[in-house]
Amino acid sequence: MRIVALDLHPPDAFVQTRCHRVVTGDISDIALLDNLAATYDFDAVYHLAALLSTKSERQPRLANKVNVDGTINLLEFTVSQARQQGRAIKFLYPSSIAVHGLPDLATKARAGKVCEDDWCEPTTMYGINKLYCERLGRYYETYYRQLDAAPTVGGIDFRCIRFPGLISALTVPTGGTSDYAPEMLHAAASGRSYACFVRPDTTIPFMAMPDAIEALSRLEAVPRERLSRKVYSIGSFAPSAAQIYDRVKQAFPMADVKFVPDLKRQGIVDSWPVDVDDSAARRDWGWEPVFDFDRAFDDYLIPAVNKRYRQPPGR
Ligand code: AKB
Repeated sequence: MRIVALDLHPPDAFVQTRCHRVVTGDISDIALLDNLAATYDFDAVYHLAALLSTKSERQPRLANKVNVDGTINLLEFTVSQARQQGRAIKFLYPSSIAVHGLPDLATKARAGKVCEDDWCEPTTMYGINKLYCERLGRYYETYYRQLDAAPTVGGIDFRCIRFPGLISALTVPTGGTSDYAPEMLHAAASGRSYACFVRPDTTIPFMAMPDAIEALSRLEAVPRERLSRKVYSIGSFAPSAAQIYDRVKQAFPMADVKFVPDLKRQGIVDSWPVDVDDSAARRDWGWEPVFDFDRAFDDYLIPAVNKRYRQPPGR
């Protein structure tokens, strides 16, 4: 497999060694996308670029430009690839639990694990952008230019995963609202104090990054006829912020973490479900996370952040 990577900044040296070519640029640059389309035949497009929820709330017009216009640019790019190659091209789209919007905490508690079609009433620009782009994917696959004499249907094989908050040992996210979990961990591991911006009882689903990567490549590999949906929710574990704090303190007893809720960001997280029902993904393409809460911390996050910040375990 040969990967052509496009990002605003060049990736680190290790990632570069895994890529056939690294292009520094912007998904808003249509000339750049046209040039790539003319140079290569792509089997699949992974569209991972987005402004996350907190940043999108602060800059809604920019969010729309990156999250929506950027997606349309890549969908058009994929249509042109499909025409060039005379076959359907896969389009992998990471969406988010942010497409759900629950009106209050009592409803959130009652709703429990939400299914894909439940509570699709996002309260954030980011959630609205993601939900709209899921629908654009369906449009481009099934109804694109439906009035044309010879409509271009079947050009895109759109496959989407709604991710929970992701926790990576290697990168600290910026601009998200689920960021309190990775921020708490990375601050503790690197000896910095941290003010957690949500209440201890705050609960949403999370996932360890290796499971998220595996999920995308597994969904890409599955034959189309096994997929009963275009959009799948997946989950791994759904700890409260207090449980994350306890786990971080267990690994880093000297960690200086306080809860200082920011009521506005809290409101966003409170509108997201406590967990997701991922039975469709389990049934259709065998989704199963490797990392539950304990394994994520014991076998992946703690050893890797210790290595990253060069702390002996249990500092
Ligand atoms: C965010 O916090 O905006 C993202 C997400 C939940 O999609 N991590």
